[in-house]
Amino acid sequence: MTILQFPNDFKWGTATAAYQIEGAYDKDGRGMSIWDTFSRIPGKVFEGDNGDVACDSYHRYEEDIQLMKQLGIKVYRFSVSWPRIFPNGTGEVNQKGLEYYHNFVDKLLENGIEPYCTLYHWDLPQALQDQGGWENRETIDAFVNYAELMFKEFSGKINNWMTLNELWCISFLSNYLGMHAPGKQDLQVAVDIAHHLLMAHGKSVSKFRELGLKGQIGYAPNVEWRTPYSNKQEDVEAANRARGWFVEWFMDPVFKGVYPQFMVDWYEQKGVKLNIQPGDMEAINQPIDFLGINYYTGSATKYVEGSGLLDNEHVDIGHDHTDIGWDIYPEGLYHVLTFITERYGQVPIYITENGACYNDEPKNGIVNDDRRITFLKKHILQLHRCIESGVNLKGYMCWSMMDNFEWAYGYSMRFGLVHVNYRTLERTPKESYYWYQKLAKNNYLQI
Ligand code: JSK
Repeated sequence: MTILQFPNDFKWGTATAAYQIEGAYDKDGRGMSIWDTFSRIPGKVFEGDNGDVACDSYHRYEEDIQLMKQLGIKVYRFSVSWPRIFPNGTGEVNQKGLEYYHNFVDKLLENGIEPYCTLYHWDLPQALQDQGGWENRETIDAFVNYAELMFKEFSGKINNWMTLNELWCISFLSNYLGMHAPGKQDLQVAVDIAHHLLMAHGKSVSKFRELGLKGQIGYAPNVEWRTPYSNKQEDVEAANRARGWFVEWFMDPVFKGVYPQFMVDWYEQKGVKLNIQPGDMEAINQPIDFLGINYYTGSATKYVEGSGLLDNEHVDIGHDHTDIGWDIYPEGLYHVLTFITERYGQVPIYITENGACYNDEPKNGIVNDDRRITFLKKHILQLHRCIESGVNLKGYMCWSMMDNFEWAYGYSMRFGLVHVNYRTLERTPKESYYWYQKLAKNNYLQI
């Protein structure tokens, strides 16, 4: 039996997001978001599921926080619903929305749980989408206005801020692949949106600094790791492009103030123009206090001329898969975190999302999700490897605290440590919840 001890200040937590758990989509003044719209378009979401009710955490957050307290986590990552604060994106503030998040954060603090707040987790106010959404540069300042209000309103209560969640999903998954809201399929639009997101991130970091507030600020890109299928140069370059699509595109501008030239060249030969205005890269290149990393999967990649955006294809090299079909590739987490540390230095890193989809159901009140325990054990082992290798790793937030609305998959895919019965909304801690409870208490991994 081997004991892998984590640093004394390492923070174990869990993560969720507003649209995926809150429900109460039309309650207490909340405005419509692009996901309320998108989920109502036939065919976009599995079985026409939507976030109207979700886990009803808007009304049940006290019960949920008791489950977090019993779990023994130190931190909880949640997101704020922008349209609950600004129903029209800008202008009049919805006081009932602020009241909800004050009550929620106060309850977290009362129970000794540190809030980690994501300002934007995909639920753009529909009113802003009607004016072009993230394609429109004006949305950048609308976001900074929203961020400034939240910074001031929760100063002293929330000391850990993330601007944006998974910029790749907001830009490429949602506007090039068309799989998430608003469902566009235009590479130029996706690249423009990626730039506007980075601008929104950088300008809100500057606003946070200007206000001189206590606490720390970062963002939470999602990354995947792609190993070359062979050592052939064409496969190595194909894997680099797959990595650059997720990692360098969204991190080089923040940490280096420039886009990665090999990806700029690749997009330009696809007919894309980078619409960068004077001062933009300086606005993006603002020092951050921590980097959130969301990691789920990776695979081998090989060069296939003309295949997709990057002339590459995923190669199954015998990885097992979770119930959502993603490769299980724990070593990819080690590779991507060591790559990031080598490229950007010792920036403090939190794993702001990692977890597995397994759709186990309760039997006699027990949810035997041993496969999730195995997944978590293998990935957390890699984190210990990272720490031993000099990665400045500060914490881990398991995705997710509870089963919830998994976007285009609706409620068909379950990532939670806690099972949710979507008919009765009953919560049932899974076996992985108890495994994670022990890990958080002991602060070591037994293998
Ligand atoms: C889980 C990534 C935030 C939180 C969780 C989905 C995701 C994804 C989902 C990539 C993807 C689809 C599909 C098509 C084509 C090429 C959520 N994270 N989550 N994180 N990432 N892909 N190449 N990789 O619900 O809300 O791509 O892929």
